[in-house]
Amino acid sequence: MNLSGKKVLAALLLTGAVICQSLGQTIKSSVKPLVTDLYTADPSAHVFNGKIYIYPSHDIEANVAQDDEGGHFNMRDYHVYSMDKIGGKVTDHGVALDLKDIPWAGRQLWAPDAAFKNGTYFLYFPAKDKEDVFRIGVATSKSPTGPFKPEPKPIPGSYSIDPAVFTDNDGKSYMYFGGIWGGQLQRWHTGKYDASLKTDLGKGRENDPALNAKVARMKDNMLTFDEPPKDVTILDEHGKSLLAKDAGRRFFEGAWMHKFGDKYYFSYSTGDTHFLAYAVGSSPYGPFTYKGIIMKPVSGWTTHHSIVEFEGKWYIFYHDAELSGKTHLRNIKVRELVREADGSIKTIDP
Ligand code: FUB
Repeated sequence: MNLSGKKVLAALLLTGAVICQSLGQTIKSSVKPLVTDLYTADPSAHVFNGKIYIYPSHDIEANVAQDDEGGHFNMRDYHVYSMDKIGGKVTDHGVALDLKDIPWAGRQLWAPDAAFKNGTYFLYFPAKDKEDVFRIGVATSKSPTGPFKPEPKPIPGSYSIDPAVFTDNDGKSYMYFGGIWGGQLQRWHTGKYDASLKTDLGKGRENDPALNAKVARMKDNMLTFDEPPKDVTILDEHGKSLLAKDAGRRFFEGAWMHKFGDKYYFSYSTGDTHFLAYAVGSSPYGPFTYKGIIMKPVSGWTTHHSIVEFEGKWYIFYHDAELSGKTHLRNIKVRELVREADGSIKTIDP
């Protein structure tokens, strides 16, 4: 490379521009954190009134020892961010909801999501209740940036973590949720809470079907489920449920739903194997057939994302641990999501 080539490369890096190299199916590139004065993670992005709003977790150093249950993710509030365009200024709208104002919650405000219906914005969030059981709460506001007023109790029938609310073209909304290990989904396997199931289904169950995320249609008021949660089944290429031992493909946490054409794309984190993966189906309930990896592992243990369309292009919001080098102090990022002509998603190598 000659000197002017180097200058161009340096300028691109300085402005945080994406250096993209398409290697067959894989895109390799690096991007800058969107927020640098706070640690942020689990970004759920939405377009409301032509603007991008981001609803992330707010990571803090709470000096809690790292454990398999994620005790070190001890977050206490949420901030909402907005952007007029991708690459534009990121505005922090301050504290939108604080743990101390949620009557039922004990600790750990994990990955949130937001929705809009009938003039009201809804913030959905997981938190451990006073018995240390994860539930999903909802808070409302007339503004996308809050402040949000929490309902006095968690959503009846809710459990586990990582709510993601998707509204279909017919106006019906669905909540996808769940996360294994620290997210406690496995503890509800029999329908009753069993605190002895610490991580997965347990030894000797590796050939059982994998634990599934859950989905429930929301009532029109968006405050409660309209039906008992159902399993989000992910099938392999032979039409069989993924197995518990299939750690490279099975659901772990961080569900997201988007629709492209008439297909429903269910995407999620594989957790201990650190992939963002996706599966495609013909109904918001699935079943979904596993299709591949959206993003290879990022720095840090967790990986979590959202996918949104803005001005005719698709984007993936995600996090890594670039700024701190620590698993529980993360930073959110965004980059374009590229598809093949058949709708399949090109793998990103971050
Ligand atoms: O941020 C806490 C937890 O880490 C989230 O709920 C998971 O999805 C993982 O990102």
